[in-house]
Amino acid sequence: MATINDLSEGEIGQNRLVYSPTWIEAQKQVIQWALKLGLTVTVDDFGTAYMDVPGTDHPDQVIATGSHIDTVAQGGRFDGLYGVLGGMQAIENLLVTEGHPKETLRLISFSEEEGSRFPDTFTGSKHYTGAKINLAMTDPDGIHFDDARQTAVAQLNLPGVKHDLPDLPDTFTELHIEQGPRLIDHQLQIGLVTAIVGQRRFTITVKGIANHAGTTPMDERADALEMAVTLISQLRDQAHQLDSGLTFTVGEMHISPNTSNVIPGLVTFTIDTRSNDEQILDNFEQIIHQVVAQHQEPKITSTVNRWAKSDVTHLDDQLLAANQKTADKLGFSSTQLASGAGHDSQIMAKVTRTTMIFVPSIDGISHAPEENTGQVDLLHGVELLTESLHQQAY
Ligand code: HGY
Ligand code: MN
Ligand code: MN
Ligand code: MN
Repeated sequence: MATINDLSEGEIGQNRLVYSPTWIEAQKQVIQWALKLGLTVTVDDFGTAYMDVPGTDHPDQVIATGSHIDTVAQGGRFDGLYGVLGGMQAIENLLVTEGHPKETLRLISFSEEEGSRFPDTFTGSKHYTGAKINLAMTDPDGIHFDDARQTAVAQLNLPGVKHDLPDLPDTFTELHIEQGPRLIDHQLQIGLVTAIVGQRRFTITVKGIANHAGTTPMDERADALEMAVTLISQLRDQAHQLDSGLTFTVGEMHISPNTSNVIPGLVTFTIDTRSNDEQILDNFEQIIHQVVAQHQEPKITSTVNRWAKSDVTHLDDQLLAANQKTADKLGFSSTQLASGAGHDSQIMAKVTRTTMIFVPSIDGISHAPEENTGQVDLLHGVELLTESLHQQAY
């Protein structure tokens, strides 16, 4: 059976950005393993793979599991991929021990979740659930999403693979690493997810005037980077003052012309804000607009563009309660917790009963090459998922 290491690029960070060569290789490999396992494989227009074991009695009743195959830049080996390969392992376990299910079992490898290459998030699960995606959006190199998508999907037309968009499932369970410190700090084996944080992502564009670093007097500059630094520090202070559990992150910045002896004329930077409370996200979005408006100058203008918004999402109570009972029966130490990371489950929860199972992240690290989870913990998550799918589909 496939292991995480089979798809990991050694110890360096993972760079499976959607539709990149490493993404194509990984999604192809997942499809090939599924075909070898005897699953039927369907790929949709966005490159998401749906791998089914048709139900013997109720094939139109679909019990699904899965996660996303893409990573952030310099990401870890487990975020997303663990839910895909762990789901495949759970289905293989059931085929070996229980034979064919009464209801269809579906493993989903979503094309893109991170929003790390193009300015939108969850495009795989959004496409599956009928949301509109801006196909004309471009990545930092000016490549269009639609061109990258078509080129990559064409390479997934392996023998035996159908091209279609399947119906939605009756339940969806996502197996995922916690990506935070709570389980590991409290020596707990399993996390059962009650809700998923809401998030909003923005790009702030600061337009100044590029000029000579040596000949331009200090009081005659329109330095876009100096203004960006002012905006970031003021917004960080406001986020701290709110003291409301809001997370505020500036993760990406582009400086133009990015040359040591030129005053920056143009700077863009991203803001990622998260909270379990929509009102706090609303309030802070207003603060972003206020702070930017207060810092407009004749020669330096700044604009705000919100390009991603996902709502605080409550997950299914019954599925969680069933998984709690199973975790207790299997003797796992567990807790119920809200997720500080976003997940495809918050998109799937809009259309079907959805739940998540977490396993611990060593040192709480994620979105970095050091992301790691112990082998035993990985197997505990698969064991609980196997039993959860067994209860639903057999
Ligand atoms: O950014 C997140 O929270 C998730 O890992 N995509
Ligand atoms: Mn993830
Ligand atoms: Mn992630
Ligand atoms: Mn509830």
